[in-house]
Amino acid sequence: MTQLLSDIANRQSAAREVMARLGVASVNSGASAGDWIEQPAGGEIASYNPSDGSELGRVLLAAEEDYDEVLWRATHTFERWRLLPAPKRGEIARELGDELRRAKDDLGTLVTLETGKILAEGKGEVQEMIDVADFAVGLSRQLYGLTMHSERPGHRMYEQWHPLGAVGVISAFNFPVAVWSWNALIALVCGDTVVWKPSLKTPLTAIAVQHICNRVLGRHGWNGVLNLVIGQDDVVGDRLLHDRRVPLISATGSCRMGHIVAQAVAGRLGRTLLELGGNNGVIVTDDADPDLVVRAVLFGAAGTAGQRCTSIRRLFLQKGVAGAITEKLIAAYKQVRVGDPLDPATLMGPLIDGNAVENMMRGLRAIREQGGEVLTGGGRLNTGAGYFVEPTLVKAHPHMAILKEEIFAPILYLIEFDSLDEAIGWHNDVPQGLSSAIFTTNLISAETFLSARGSDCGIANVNIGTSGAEIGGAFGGEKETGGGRESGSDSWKAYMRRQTVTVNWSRDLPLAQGIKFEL
Ligand code: UN1
Repeated sequence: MTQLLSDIANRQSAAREVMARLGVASVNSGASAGDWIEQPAGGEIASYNPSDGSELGRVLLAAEEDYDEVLWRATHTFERWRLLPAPKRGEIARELGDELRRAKDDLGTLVTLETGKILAEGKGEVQEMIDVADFAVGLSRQLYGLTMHSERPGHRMYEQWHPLGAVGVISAFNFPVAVWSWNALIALVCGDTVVWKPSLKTPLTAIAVQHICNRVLGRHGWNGVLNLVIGQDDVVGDRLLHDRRVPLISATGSCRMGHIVAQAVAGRLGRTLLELGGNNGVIVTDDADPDLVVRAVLFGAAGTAGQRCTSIRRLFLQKGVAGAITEKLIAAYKQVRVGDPLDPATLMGPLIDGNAVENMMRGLRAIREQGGEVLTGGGRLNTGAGYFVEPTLVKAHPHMAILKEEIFAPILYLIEFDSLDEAIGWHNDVPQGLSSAIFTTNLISAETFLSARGSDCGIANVNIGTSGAEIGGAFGGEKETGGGRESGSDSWKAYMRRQTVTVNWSRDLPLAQGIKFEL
């Protein structure tokens, strides 16, 4: 017990040092438009460390008037920011990337303290921000439009892309900073300003990132380009969704939350970019390499304690390999070291909070009621006040109703199948459509999975798991995942408005479609 208490005390003083270096300790305001709002009036919350339940810090929340102040700054700054040449905006993205490189260890540690994900993943999340910053720098010189051949003589036709306005970014606890960067850094080079509403479970990482933004933008005399409002959903969230000054809301979260966001924003004919729940499946055919499968599944299903939207939830095993892979997985799951996410030996940290644990336990009860058999795991772990659970394998029947739900926890269903067509049918028979994968050494099976009658997801992989996507691709999914695409490829187009331009440089006025309209 004494050892445990002194461990906790040590951890807490280490946490305080990291937060002091990141400037989190010196600010208890949760609203900033370059300058921090000194006494926001929306009440106060605490941020907790899910590993031991201890309080990491307290944050003052934005009230409606604080939100309005930030929005005013964001919309007014937009009027000037949109006129700065995109490559100059890119220079700011590069400096943000440089600062993030310097802050990687501290910010990664803070991500771990606040989310409970292991340190390698906490730092990986910051690396993802750095990668996006680099991508955004290049993109700032590549916001290309097309040119078309006009059907009229002496006419030139092309399209150009203009900044959109003040963009709202709503982020989730599980990727508290990387997903913000996918949106914010792309929006920034596109010439938008950003208003960020982070999860109330991870306010400190948001404040730390905002400090970095303020420092970099402040050096260049900019205030109000990247903004933060930490507040309650029914105060700040609602206002943001209904605010006609905000042309685009990019939101990450559950499908339930996505329905609320989509309907509110559609009600004012605003745009949404939604990245919602996943229910990601992996198909393993008889010819797959079993060791590759086990390694990939372990990271994809138990990694981040199953709290990625891309986590593997359903594993379809062809009957010839099902037995062997199940055995290997059970053995591997029993060796997963669950515990302090700051300890380099740990593979799986805690769930985010007590509700998440309850939710997992409720899910397991339903699984058992529906005929699922827990092969290993299934329990809470008694590690003090932390929210630790066991990584869990479930033998499932393909038609269990619960298979259609996303349980945000390390539960993996194992389902046996005969033919690839049958597996693809079951795989696609869920409301969500984010990420998917097949493990096979057979070209025909791989290409079938990637074909129009294969996976119906936004992401489809061969011989790698469903999570851990690189930033260079467009990230997002179909069906109830919301249809949005963020980060790489041409996702930037969501943050700009397209303008089709026709210039008549002749001295005549020919009409399109050959129409004659003369006096
Ligand atoms: C999420 O869980 O919301 O592909 C994002 C991945 C990460 C991002 C996950 N790059 O798993």
